[in-house]
Amino acid sequence: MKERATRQDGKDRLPPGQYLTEKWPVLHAGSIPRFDPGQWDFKIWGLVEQPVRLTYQEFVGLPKTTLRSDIHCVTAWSKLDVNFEGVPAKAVLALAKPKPDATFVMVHAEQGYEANLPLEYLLSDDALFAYRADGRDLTPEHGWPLRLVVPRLYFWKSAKWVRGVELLAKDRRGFWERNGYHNHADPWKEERYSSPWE
Ligand SMILES: Nc1nc2c(c(=O)[nH]1)N[C@H]1C(S)=C(S)[C@@H](COP(=O)(O)O)O[C@H]1N2
Ligand SMILES: [Mo]
Repeated sequence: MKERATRQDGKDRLPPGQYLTEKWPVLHAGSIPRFDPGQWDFKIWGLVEQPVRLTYQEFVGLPKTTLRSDIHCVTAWSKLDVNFEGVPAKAVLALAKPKPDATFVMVHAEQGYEANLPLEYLLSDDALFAYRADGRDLTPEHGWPLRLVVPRLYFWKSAKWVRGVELLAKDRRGFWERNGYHNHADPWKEERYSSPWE
C-alpha cells in the first residue's frame, strides 16, 4: 500500500535533485523557427544502407503511437506523465537501415541545433518523434512540427524542431554538450554538467 502511494505521488519517479512541476516550461537557445510544410523534410544519413528523405506528408503518414513519458530538465524541473503522440524513433530509423558500425547519432534540428546520443536510445521502445502532447498539436515553442522525445536522458537531448538524424561510428558533441552540459545526460546519475575536454 505504501509503495503504491509513493508511486502515485511520483516521488520514486523523480531523479535526484529534481522537483516536480505541473507546468511545462519553455527552454531553448535561439528563436522559434518558422514552419513551411512545403519545404520541410526529414533526413537520415551517415552510416546507413539507405539514406532517407521524407516530406512532411510522408512523415505524418508513418504509423503513429502514443507514449506516456516523464521529462527531466537539467535546470531541475521534472514533469510526469506527458502523453506524446508521434512515430517511434526505432521505426523511423529502420527506414534507413543503420549499418552495424553505427553506434552514435547526431540529431539535427533547425538553426543548426545538434544533440548527440548513443544510437541505442533511439532504438529503444520509449523514444519518439512526437508531433502531439496531451491530446493537442505541439505548440511552436515546444517544437512544432516535430520534436524528439528521449525520456531516459535530460530533456536537452530531446531536440525540438528536429529535421534529421546522422548515424555515426564515433561520438561527437552536440550544442549543449559543447557548452558545459554532460555528454551522456542520465538524470538518475545526475549527469548534468561537464567540461568539453572530459
Ligand atoms: N532545437 C532545439 N531543441 C531543444 C533546445 C534548443 O535549444 N533547440 N533546448 C533543449 C533544452 S535545454 C530543453 S530543457 C528542452 C526544453 O523543451 P521544452 O521547451 O518543450 O520544455 O528542449 C531541448 N530541445
Ligand atoms: Mo534544458
